[in-house]
Amino acid sequence: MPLSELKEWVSQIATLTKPDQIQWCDGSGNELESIQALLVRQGTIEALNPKTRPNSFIARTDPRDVARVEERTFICSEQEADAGPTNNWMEPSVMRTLMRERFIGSMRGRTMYVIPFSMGPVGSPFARYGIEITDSPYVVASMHTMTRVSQKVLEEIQAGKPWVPAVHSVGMPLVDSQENKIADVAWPCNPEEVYVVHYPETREIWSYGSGYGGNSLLGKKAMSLRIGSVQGRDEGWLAEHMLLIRVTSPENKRYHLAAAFPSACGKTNLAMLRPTIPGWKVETIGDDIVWIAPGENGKLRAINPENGLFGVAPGTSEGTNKAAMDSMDQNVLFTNVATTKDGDVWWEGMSKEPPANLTDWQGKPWTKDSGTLAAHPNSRFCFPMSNTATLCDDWESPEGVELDAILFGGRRATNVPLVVQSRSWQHGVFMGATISSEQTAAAEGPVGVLRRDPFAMLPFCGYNMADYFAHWLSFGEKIAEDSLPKIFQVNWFRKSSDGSFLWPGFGENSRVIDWIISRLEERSEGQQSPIGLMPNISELNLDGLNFEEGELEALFEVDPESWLYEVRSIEQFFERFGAKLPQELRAELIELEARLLQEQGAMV
Ligand code: OXD
Ligand code: MN
Repeated sequence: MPLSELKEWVSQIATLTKPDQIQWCDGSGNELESIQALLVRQGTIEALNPKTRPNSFIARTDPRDVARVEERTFICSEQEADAGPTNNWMEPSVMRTLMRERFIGSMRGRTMYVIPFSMGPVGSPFARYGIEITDSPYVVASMHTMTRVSQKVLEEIQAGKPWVPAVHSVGMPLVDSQENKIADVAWPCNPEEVYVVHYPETREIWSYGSGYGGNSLLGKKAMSLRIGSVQGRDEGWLAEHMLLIRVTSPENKRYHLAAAFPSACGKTNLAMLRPTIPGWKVETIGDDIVWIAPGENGKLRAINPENGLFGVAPGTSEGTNKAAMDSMDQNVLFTNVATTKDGDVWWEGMSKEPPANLTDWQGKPWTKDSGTLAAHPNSRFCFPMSNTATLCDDWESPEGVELDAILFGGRRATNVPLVVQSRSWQHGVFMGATISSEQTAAAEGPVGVLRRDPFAMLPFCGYNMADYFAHWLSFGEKIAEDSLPKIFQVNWFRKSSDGSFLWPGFGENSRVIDWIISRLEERSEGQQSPIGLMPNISELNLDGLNFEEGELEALFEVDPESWLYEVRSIEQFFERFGAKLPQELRAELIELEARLLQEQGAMV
């Protein structure tokens, strides 16, 4: 598509939204600097102490605009059945009218920025291009970090490459209907009217009313996952909510692992894992999104399409994720964390004792007696991949890396063992389809409640999840089982009856990775259980760890009775998909139940 068509689209959006001016972004350092200066003048961000954290800033959002809003996220496919039971749907023509009404004049008094961006290295066969139009300079600054904003994208578009149009407005024009001027605020938004809308057939994104994270940085969840998953379905690849790492064993053998966990369940920690067992090395390729496609030899290859990290801050510390702390020396945009009197940042979990005289995420003085949290539980750090202390040097390889294993996990206090290998690709797809997790603060909603989050994609799959399961199964038909990555289920969060974690987690998770790789290398045999292959305890490197009597057994316990409840809960979840549910997954559930009943019988 020639650039003239792009320009025509931009001028149509300007006619609709009526900004004071239009600025085309080029992705340069100068541009970022001037946007940051503007944000400081407007009071949206504040510079941190340049001596301790050069070129770093803190943003405090409107307290009503702090997370992704799943109830306001829509997949407007032509047919409701194509959005499926797990997505909000509205008829596209109805939604278009509704959005049009909101976007009319929505940028009055503001600058409209046009951001050409690439997900994946420009020119890579994996790369997909987008143009985000936004009236939020905070979004421009964040897109600079999270994507590749570049003039080269315009060249690719000129050369005929497809691109995703993405329109965003904070929904707070600076002129009212009587033509009176409205004073701007530090964090403009319109929380009563948030809409994050996707039209899968036309590959369009429209987002209104929120300036926060995935609601407004449209290259991330909206394009790379929701629209990406639809492109993947149509073009034979997978867009996944995963981290991606390279693991090097003591024998210097390299493996690439991708892992799907729901939001705020430790993807960033695993992506930057520091192994506690000697000789192992983990390098970061990505921490949130992975695109997977068959390579020339038929094996699956993977890339991280993002250019930065937008991670949850609370809980991150020298102890839990030293590499993340080391990656935040400079060039970081923090959002909704607390600040210290010396112009630095703090959040719950960074240190045991909070420093004195903090300012909380809402800008109010805070002490530990305040009875509130200093940082919002979904507060974030945002920095370029190039900051990452554990960065893999060829993380930008245009062909991606060959994938050896895929891990699925969630936050489960009960039932789910530390690690289980699937019996086959099909059984692995069943494991992915039945991930469940206790809800966290990354999305609005009650924290701690258990929800099924298939492939950790519940909020991010842009089409009917049953068709998405079928798409995953189709790789098992197209690719020989031997050539496919092996699939494992992991759970770092199992608790004992007294409520304490049974497994130390963090760097110690390298011991689980060691076992996973021993399975890839066929160095260990494991033992069959009704739910899949588990390690023999002797196959795990547990040197230096202390477990109390019964703890290891509890970590791997598969209680047939509780698992039969799990079967019922999966059955109920599967019912939501009706006849569209692939029969292979129904068959896996029946077989699981039969194995559990057999085990239960054997135990009586
Ligand atoms: C994220 C999320 O921001 O999953 O990555 O919520
Ligand atoms: Mn995520």
